[in-house]
Amino acid sequence: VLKAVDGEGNDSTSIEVPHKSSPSVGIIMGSDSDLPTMKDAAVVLDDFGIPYEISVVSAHRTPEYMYEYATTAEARGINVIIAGAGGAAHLPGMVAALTPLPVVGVPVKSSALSGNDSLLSIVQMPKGIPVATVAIGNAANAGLLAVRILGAANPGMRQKMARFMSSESTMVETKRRKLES
Ligand code: RP5
Repeated sequence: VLKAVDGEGNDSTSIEVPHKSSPSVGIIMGSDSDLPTMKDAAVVLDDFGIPYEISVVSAHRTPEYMYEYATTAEARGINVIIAGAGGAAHLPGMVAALTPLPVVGVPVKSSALSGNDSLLSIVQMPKGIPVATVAIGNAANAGLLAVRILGAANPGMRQKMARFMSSESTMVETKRRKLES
């Protein structure tokens, strides 16, 4: 179980970390305080039946561990890394600089600048090292993007994505019909 602790030391969010032998996606975040945001990526991967690992990896507090995590991810069978961080959010870019795997960055909403700092830190990667950046706080979309990346070489996964998209359409159609009736 990965737990986030609030200012008073109490558990605020916790997530059952799956013990799957060969995780395909690595979800990492700069702090346990990012977990309430980042858990949405895990929910999506669970829905699509994709094995993942989830961990706290801080670029500035645990730089050696970040190096180890990023440089061993490929050999451990990880195909996509989802990295969330807030403030001067260098984790996704640093990890992308250490691995050839695709990295999806999640700008976590910060208290000082509402996540605009996180967004610009992650999206403004200089040419050569890309980080696919989702909207502030939108870890669910990071999960969905990871599914699409995996789907590029996996027709079954593409089919699941198509089914998900059509269920989204049905939901909106139902709401529209209700509204118009
Ligand atoms: C970043 O600083 C983390 O990604 C988090 O969003 C932010 C605040 O971290 P804590 O002070 O809550 O640990 O490294």
